[in-house]
Amino acid sequence: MKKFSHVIVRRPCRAMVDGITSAPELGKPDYELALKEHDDYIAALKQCDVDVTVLEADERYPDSCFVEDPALITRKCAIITNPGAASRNGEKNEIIGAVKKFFSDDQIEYIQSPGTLEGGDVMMVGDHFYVGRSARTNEEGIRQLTEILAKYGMTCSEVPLYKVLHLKTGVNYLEDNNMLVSGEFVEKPEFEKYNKVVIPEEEAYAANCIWVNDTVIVPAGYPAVLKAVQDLGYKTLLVDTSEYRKLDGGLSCLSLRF
Ligand code: CIR
Repeated sequence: MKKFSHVIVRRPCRAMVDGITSAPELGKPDYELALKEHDDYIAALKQCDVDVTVLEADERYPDSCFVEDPALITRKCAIITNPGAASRNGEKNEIIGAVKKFFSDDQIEYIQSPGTLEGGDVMMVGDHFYVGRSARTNEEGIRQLTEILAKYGMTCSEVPLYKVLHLKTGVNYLEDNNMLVSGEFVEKPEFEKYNKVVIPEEEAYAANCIWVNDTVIVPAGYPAVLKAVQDLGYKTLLVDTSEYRKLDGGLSCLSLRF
């Protein structure tokens, strides 16, 4: 099934080595290696029958390669978010230009302060959106998102989260009713109706896989997750995201897919 035609990514900037991290013990990212991994990511996406818009690196925002957070793109509208991380908030102004190439002004909505929202907290399942209430996404942000989605005939429900950065750090929908779940999301009642694939704790990082037109891109180095995804019948592609992991980032965070 072809669902996505377009992908937007942003090249990592040199300042990424000073990006936000909850795991400084993993060390700082190696910028050259991060660039190579980004090249590989783009190449993998191109194999999934999408066109890829590559935005220039933006040195003002160390975390700006994680384009998933300043925007949320749905089938019917684009929403410019209001990132809850202060050092990332300005990224919302820099993603608008790229979004405008695909959406008219009347299809672009905005989350306004005091509401905060980051795209990594939003998981799309058809026309329903699960939104994580996190340190980055607040109650008012979720209220505004719910209102915007309702205007376009789409629905939203809140998922509290306590341990991970973003909702999609720990749970990702692969289409066909299949959902990868790890840690605090394994037992959540709202995900009972899905075919849950429970990710072992030692491979929890790889719960963040992305489905792109029937191919699932899986982070390299997580054999149990790779096998589980292949057992579901998907074609898989591997991309090493080691340098992004050092900044709590994964495969979904690095692109907007629509
Ligand atoms: C941050 O803390 O905002 C970045 N270092 C990582 C963002 C990852 N994005 C995502 O999960 N959607």
